[in-house]
Amino acid sequence: MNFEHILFSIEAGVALLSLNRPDQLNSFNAQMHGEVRQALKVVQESPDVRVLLLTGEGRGFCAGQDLSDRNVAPGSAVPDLGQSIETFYNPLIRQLRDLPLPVICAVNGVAAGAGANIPLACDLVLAARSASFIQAFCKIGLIPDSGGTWTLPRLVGMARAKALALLGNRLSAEQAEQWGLIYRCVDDTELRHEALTLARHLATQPTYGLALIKRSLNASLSNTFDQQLELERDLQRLAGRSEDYREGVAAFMEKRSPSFKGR
Ligand code: T3D
Repeated sequence: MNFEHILFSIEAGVALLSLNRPDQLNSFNAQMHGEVRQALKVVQESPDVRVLLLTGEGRGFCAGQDLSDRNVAPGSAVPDLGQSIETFYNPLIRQLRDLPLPVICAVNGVAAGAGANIPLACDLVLAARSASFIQAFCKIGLIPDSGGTWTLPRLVGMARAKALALLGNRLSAEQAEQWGLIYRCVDDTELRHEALTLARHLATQPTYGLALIKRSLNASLSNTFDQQLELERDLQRLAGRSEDYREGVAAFMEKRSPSFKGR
């Protein structure tokens, strides 16, 4: 596959997708959306892929929508941003959230606008110490999209979510970790290594079961307690039918390391 605006590779069960328009801080234009969509389709359809790692090239992770793609000259037609959200951003967020495998995001630099919320649709977010998160939407008269109005209050509470969204101030990676917005902040030079180590480790684990864990935790955010108990019953039933469950128990009993296949 030939991509211009992303780098994409698969190795040892790990799909690595890196946004690659560094001069524009990896902001999204239609072509980059198309390329990411194609790559995610491969991830979804390939049985060899057991973990996805998303990151960015250069000094930024992603600055959201490429604003130079928007014609706001006086007299120009009113843009339909709802159409853009429907066509590009919502499918991307749904795809990341629904992928039946762990998705790691390594935020290598500034993450602004949609670029700040895309990581929050992933399962484990690591960030370089120099990275930052900016809900930049309010500075240009927009509202947080890419799921931000849903994820932010759930992750950091309404008071902080409102401050982030209404003020658009820069949140450092360290503060993001302290607030529970992300999993972990690491030294810049360690980010790629740490993220790949985590991805490679997860790729050897019972990833079918991990996908069910992801599904159940995601569902818990909107389920009642009783609905969640029922979901746990149903998903445990599926987990119990997997080869990995048998292998995990057998390896434990035989006092050996398990060899999981992700099914
Ligand atoms: O339209 C729709 O489809 C609706 C959906 C919207 C989703 C959204 O994401 S809306 C929000 C869009 N994003 C922003 O508003 C963020 C804009 N960028 C910034 O505020 C700043 O660039 C940053 C705070 C992210 C970083 O600041 P700084 O000082 O480190 O870098 P810089 O100098 O501003 O940017 C470096 C270059 O990247 C610069 O280009 P140049 O001058 O070197 O040729 C800058 O223009 C370019 N760049 C940064 N962000 C964008 C961008 N180019 C196009 N679009 C961008 N979003």
